[in-house]
Amino acid sequence: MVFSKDILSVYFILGSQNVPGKDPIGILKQALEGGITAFQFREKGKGAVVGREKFELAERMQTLCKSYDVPFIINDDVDLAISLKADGLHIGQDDQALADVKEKLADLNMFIGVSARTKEEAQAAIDGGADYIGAGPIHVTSTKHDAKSPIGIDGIKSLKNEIGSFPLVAIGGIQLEDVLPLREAGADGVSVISEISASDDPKESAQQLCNQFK
Ligand code: 3NM
Repeated sequence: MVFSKDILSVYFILGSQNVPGKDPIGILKQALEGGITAFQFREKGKGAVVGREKFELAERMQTLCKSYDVPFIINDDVDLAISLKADGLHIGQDDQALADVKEKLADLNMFIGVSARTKEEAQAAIDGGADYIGAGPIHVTSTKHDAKSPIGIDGIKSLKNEIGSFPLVAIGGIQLEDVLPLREAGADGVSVISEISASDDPKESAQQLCNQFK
C-alpha cells in the first residue's frame, strides 16, 4: 500500500497479551467502528501467542481491517508481514535492521515505520528509507515493560525541528487530553494501546480520539 500521512491520525495497536481474558478481535472491531485510521498487530511479550495461533489471529484481524478499509500493519515479524501481504511493517530499534528489512520487502508494496526516540535514530530511519517514525514514549507507560524514559511533548517538538515535515506518530502513555498538545507540537497522529483497549467502551474512546482530528 502506498503510504499516506493521513493514516497516522488514530493508530491503534493491539496484541492478545494486552487484553488477557478478553476477545482481541471484538476490541479491534469496536475500535474500527469508532473510526481508527490504522491498526498494528503487535503480538509480543508475556502472554503473546506464537506459531499457528499467532498467524490465525493476525489473519482474522487483517480480514476485519480490510472490511473497514483500514491499513493493517505488522509489528516486527517480517515473515508474517510477507506471508499475509500486510499493508505495512513496523520495527523498533532492537528489531531487525532497517536495511535488511528494506531488502526483504524490496518487491512488495509495503510501507515501513521505525520507532525513534532520539534525533539520531530518527535521522537514521529517514536516511534508511522509512516511511514514518513512531516517536516516544511520550509519557511513562506500563504497557511496554522495556520502554525507555519519556521524551514528553517537548521531545516531539525537538524531533520535529530535526525532521521537518517527515511523517511522525507519537506513542507511549498517550491519553485523550494529550492529542491536541501533541498535534500542536507537530505530531501527525497518536498511537495508543491502552487508551482504547483498556477502555470500558473502546468504540467511544476511539471516536473521542478521532474527534480531535476534525
Ligand atoms: N512502543 P500505551 S511505548 C508499543 O516508546 C509501544 O516505542 C513504545 O502503549 C515506544 O498506549 C509503547 O498503552 C506502548 O502506553 C504504548
